Amino acid sequence: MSIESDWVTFPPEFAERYVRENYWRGEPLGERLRGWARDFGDRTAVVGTSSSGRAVLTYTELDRAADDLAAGLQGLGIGAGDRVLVQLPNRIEFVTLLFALLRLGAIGVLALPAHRRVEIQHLAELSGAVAYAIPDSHEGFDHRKLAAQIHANVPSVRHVLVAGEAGPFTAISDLPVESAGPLPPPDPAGIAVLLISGGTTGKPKLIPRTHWDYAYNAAASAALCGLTAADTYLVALPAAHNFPLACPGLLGALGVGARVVLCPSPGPEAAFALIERERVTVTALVPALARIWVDAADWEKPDTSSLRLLQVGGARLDAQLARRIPPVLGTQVQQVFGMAEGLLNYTRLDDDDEIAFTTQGRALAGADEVRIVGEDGLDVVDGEVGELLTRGPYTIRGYYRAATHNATAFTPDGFYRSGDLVRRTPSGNLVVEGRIKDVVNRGGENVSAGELEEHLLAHRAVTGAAVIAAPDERVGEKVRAVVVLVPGTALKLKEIKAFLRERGLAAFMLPDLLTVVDELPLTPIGKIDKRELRSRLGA
Ligand code: OOB
Repeated sequence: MSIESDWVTFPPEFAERYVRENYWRGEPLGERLRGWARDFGDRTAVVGTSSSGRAVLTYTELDRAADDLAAGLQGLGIGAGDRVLVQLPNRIEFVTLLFALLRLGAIGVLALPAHRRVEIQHLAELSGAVAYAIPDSHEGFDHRKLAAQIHANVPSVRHVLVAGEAGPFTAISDLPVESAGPLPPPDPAGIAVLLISGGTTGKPKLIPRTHWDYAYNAAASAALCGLTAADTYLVALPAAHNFPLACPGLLGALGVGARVVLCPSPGPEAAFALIERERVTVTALVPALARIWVDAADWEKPDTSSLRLLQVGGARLDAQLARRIPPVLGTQVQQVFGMAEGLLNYTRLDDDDEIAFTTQGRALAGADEVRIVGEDGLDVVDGEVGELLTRGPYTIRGYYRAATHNATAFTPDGFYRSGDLVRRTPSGNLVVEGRIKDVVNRGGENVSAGELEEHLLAHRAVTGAAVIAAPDERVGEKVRAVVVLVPGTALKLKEIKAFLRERGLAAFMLPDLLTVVDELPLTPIGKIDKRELRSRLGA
């Protein structure tokens, strides 16, 4: 394995195989947009808001906008290999800036709009970003104030680029467009973007995705979802996240000539209005949002008749919720079990309902290697639960600038240790059973948080559930169930225990404590944030 100074490249025998087998092919991502503009010219590429209000760009216009912005960035001295921290919500500038950077061979570090000072400063320092791109303000938060702190604290950050009112900084729309002439395209085997790891423990890590691997990720996902130029894809989750960006997301949609609609916030009001107006056919959500959409749609009966595919992933999708989606939203459901590090599992469009509702699908690529191993590192018997390890044409071999962590996060032969506990069903699909350390150890007995959460969610009054440990002198850890209830209902520990016993749960699995909360804290993408929950509850 060769470790170039900052990142771990694929070993040559694997790189050769992925090229030979046509996983890695073609131009770097920024150049592909030129081909799409040739093929789809006057068709609409992106619909969204920008600093000048609602905007619609054709493929030709997007192509030109990317060139203009690339020229502007070049004028600031930003070029190949430079890292640019991008924290833009779902608006046109996210798309133009992404392609401008890809063309320059500059590397976008794709932060989420909900990240704040601690994460942003860490990401800026770790990446050595030369510039930081922000909206003026978003969802009531003035990003220019945060940017002023980052600018003052992180010496590498020379420029703050603003979508909207720039204040003391530089407006993206004011950058001059004189170009220093055409640039040599970047190496397609080099880093295209740095994604942010979605872990709920420790500081976020940077995930180097190459032009070739990411182009495959998006194009193969688009093919699997049957995406064509007739589709309209709604970016409802933050565009900087792998799922709406490339699974197939906005990149997959643009690659087939589809229309991309940017939704500024993922709540049902804005999304339903856009689905209706733009006749959206495909979108992607995390389960927490899927629940909010389904509950809202049950009530409001929006016109979602154009929708043909709702992808749900990022966290465990409860089977009961999955079953409600088709009748309420009038669309097929697809489960997606993916990770920014690479591997994507999808249920297929022709899978039967049972598979689509109760499994998290199977790997995208024929060359994806998936192992399920026990604590001894050996493969478990088929059907047993173990940790998922993976290697393949679009899975990283190491995080960026993280040699120490990489030594344990990957096996010596290059498998990524996902930390996810999964089993394979007889149909060949994976079921996610939990996370490796997401257990409560009560006096030596391990209670799986994921398993108990699923049982809690089966109760009619429970709409959200998280199981965490509560420190205890006698048994070490007690099992604390934290639940969100249907408004107007109540639940006692005694009742939930009786309900769980009735479902056949072993006595050792039953919660010791029940805490009812109004809402569970979520990570920037919408997964339950247990670290935050523990600190809120003083556990
Ligand atoms: C997606 O990516 P990340 O990097 O934010 O998070 C990855 C982790 C996985 O390792 C797993 O623990 C969890 O999120 N996860 C799921 C899941 N999908 C992801 N857990 C249970 N069921 C699922 N369906 O979350 C992501 C990336 C691309 C596509 C979709 C999701």
